[in-house]
Amino acid sequence: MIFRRRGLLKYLFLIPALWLIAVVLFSLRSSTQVQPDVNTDQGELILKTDQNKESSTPTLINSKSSKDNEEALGVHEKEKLAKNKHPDEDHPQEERDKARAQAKEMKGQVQLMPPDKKENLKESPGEMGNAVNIDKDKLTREERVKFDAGWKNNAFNQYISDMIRLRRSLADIRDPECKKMELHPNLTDASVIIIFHNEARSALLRTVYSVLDRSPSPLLHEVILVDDYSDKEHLKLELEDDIKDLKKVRLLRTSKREGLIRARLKGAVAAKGKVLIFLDSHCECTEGWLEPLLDPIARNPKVAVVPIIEIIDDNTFHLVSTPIQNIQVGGFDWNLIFNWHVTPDREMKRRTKKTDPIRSPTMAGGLFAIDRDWFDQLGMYDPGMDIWGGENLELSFKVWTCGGELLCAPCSHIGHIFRKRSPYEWPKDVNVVKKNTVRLAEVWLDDYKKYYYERINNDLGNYGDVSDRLKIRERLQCKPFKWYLDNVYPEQFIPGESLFFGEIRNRGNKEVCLDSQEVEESDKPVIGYPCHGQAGNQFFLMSKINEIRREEKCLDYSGGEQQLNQPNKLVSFSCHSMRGNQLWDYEASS
Ligand SMILES: [Mn+2]
Repeated sequence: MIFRRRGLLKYLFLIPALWLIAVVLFSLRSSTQVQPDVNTDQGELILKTDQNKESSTPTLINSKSSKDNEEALGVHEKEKLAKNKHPDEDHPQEERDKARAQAKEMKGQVQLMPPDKKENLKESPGEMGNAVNIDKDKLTREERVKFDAGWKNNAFNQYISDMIRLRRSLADIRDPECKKMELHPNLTDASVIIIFHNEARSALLRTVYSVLDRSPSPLLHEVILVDDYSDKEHLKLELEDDIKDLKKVRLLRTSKREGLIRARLKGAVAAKGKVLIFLDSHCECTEGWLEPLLDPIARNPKVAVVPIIEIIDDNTFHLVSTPIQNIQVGGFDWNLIFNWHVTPDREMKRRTKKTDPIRSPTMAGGLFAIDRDWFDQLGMYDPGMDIWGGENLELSFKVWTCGGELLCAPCSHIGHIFRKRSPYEWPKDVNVVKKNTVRLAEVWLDDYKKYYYERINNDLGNYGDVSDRLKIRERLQCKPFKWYLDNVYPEQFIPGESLFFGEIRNRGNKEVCLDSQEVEESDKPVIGYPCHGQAGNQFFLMSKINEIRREEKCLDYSGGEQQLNQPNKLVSFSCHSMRGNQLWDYEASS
């Protein structure tokens, strides 16, 4: 009995091996439908199919992972195989030799799954950019641990990201007008630079594949990945293996943690394309994303172009699309923090077509295209800036004041996972963003820098030497910051035109100040809080139309004046300059 069982077991172990051989032969034999093509013009390893792009799902599985293969097979297939005497039998010797040679060339990579049929695609999670919802409670304990770790490590739902194909399909979310757009006849090629630090494998590779799959080959020179000193195992040799057959993809690594700014510089210096395109490592480019970014640069090399940044939901990976009329442009407040606002009427009127690029005072910074030579002339990024923060405004200000334009291309849509926190460790001893921001204020803001300095209590800290950056401004004869405010961003509130500024202390208890809590959240009650003397959330301005402002938010209250004595009635609300409940008086005697 025991012997018989063992014999049976041995036979069962043979099945996966036989299946593998059958699969190798299947994939090679049906080369008219499925041709492993590692030398395509696009350079990426694609199992090309005759079917259209969306219906092909090349899934490469290394032959050594036979356990996975076994698991991927249904019981039914196993049975069918067991019945075959020898899977090779109906192939002529000549064909078998050829297959073996080809298999050797493929370094043991075989295609396990046949190309997806349309109906399979619908079953694959997240196709067409749809949301993936799973019930965490229904997962096994082991899976739940994975689920939680995914959130913890990435600040997005990595578990879902891993479920979605690396090359998932996306809906074509462009406005119909975009497809009829007349492109400049001489678009030049681009280097796409993606820097990452401990990014999830699925998010990073999906970014790369979305670029490779949705860019016309002649317009994509290369994809440069810059690893900013990741320590996760999947980004070491495994990543090199993941991309080794993607001919246009290069991987650079920094030798210490450099931060976004210097890592991007490293990529920019190595890039060979005429245009540089910077992307985050958790993006998905949609159909037609590239040409509208290149078109304005072909017409005028002194422009920087940003796409419409679409939200990929951090939980469900749903890609949400923005209609052209809802496009927002970039601004900033006097903490020198980027913010979004509605495209001004004057700009809507200036444009003649829906597809015309929209002028934007600033850019968010993660995703943009710029001519390589011009980026070079502009002194690229300030290498004295650390990690992240302020670099986007620096670039925005110099693009505009040094003779260029910053444009948003309404036909280019790129999905981006917006996270609610940064999952990475930051240096604890220095305030990185402040150092960067002081550098940018010193170089570009002229007298207007005082508004920022008031907000940091004139405590500039050690921001290093900016003389090289000032030389760039001089060499390019860039216009003064006042020109920028008058011409590019006339909507900006200028604190110098305000009547008073500072803390607002309680008349009865002088230790208590008015505190607006977080400025990002609208409608939050303004509270009494111990005065901290650090300005920030306790810094207010009285504008010449008698608003009490903090950046774009004004002190406001709902209901009648008698409500004001009740708790939580005083809120900060978007300034509307209509006076009403945002009108205040200042009594000099108090
Ligand atoms: Mn990002």
